[in-house]
Amino acid sequence: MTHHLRELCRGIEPPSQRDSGAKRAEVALPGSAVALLPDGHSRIQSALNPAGVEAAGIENLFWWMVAGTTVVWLGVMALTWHSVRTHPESFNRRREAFIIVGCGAILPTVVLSILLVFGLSALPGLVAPAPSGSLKVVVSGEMWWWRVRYEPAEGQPIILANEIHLPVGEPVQFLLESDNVIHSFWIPSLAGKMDLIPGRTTRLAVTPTKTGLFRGVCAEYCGTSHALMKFDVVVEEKEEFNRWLAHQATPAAPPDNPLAQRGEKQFLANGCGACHTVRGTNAAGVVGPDLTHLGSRLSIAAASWPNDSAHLRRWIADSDKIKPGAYMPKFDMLRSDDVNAMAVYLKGLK
Ligand code: HEC
Ligand SMILES: [Cu+2]
Repeated sequence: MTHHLRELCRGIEPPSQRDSGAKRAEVALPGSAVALLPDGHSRIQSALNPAGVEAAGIENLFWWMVAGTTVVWLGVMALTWHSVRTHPESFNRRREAFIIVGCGAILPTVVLSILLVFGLSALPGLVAPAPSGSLKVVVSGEMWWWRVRYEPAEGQPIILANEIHLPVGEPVQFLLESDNVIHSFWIPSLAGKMDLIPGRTTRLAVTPTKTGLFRGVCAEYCGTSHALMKFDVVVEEKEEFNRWLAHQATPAAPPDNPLAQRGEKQFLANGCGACHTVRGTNAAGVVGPDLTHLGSRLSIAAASWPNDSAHLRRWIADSDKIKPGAYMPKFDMLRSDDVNAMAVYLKGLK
């Protein structure tokens, strides 16, 4: 057991941290505003520092709730103070009944009713669809990663994974699906949570108001590596976004150096293409994430690890140690220079 745990921990500790001695663990506590990957990019993750119209509505509601519950709390504290201070001889039945009914029943009823009406009135805005003609992004929850499909008004759908780019200032319509278990799609800085439910399509409209790098998470326990089911959200200017999307739609460029060429051969020879698609090659599998432009992504394995060749090597050879239960077999039987060539090839898929 201890041996197994030690093995697991060794797998979890990224080599770059060991090598440089820089201990920078990922911060993923619910209250934390910023999550750090060892790649140095910080992902903002705070529902109290909104960067989207929907998240701002939720923040507003939160502060009204805080104010309302503070009023009720002060009422109860005043009652407590009064009951401790009142001398039995000065007890006045009518006055006490008035205080108990006032602070104990009328005040909470009035305050909570106001909050209820206020909360319910905020609801339609949070579940309203984006205006028709808005950019459509279909996200499917997998165990434990995100399949992403952009459906632009013109042209073919574009299939991607684990990283979502959004143009700032524009409403986007997310359509959420799952064909396995229930997941929950949550970008705390941009909007509320929405479940991905097998057999249904749920909707979430998101209108980002600030550019930046944000962190998205699965917010519903969905199995072994639920805690490692995250994604990167990049909100950028419209032109930059359009350039990005146009590039993602293109097939992969053929590798331009001998090592990467060897990596491509190994990739195709070792059955990776049974589960992964690299558009422009024979690899057309759909079990795992699309890898056509993997090299352009910020992280790998659903935002669990920085995207560099060291982590790619470890992922290929030891996927299960990096992400317990991952539905990708580990390829530890391959020669390490072949694994290295594949990592170089994949990193080159910009
Ligand atoms: C049986 C199916 C299967 C095979 C075969 C397979 N993979 Fe995977 N792969 C997956 C799945 C599933 C994931 C997603 C795992 C996760 O994040 O939970 C994945 C993830 C990845 C990722 C990370 C992608 C991302 O978006 O972060 C890379 C890189 C990768 N695989 C490379 C390879 C290479 C190289 C091979 C061949 C040596 C290979 N895979 C073979 C199923 C497979
Ligand atoms: Cu999940």
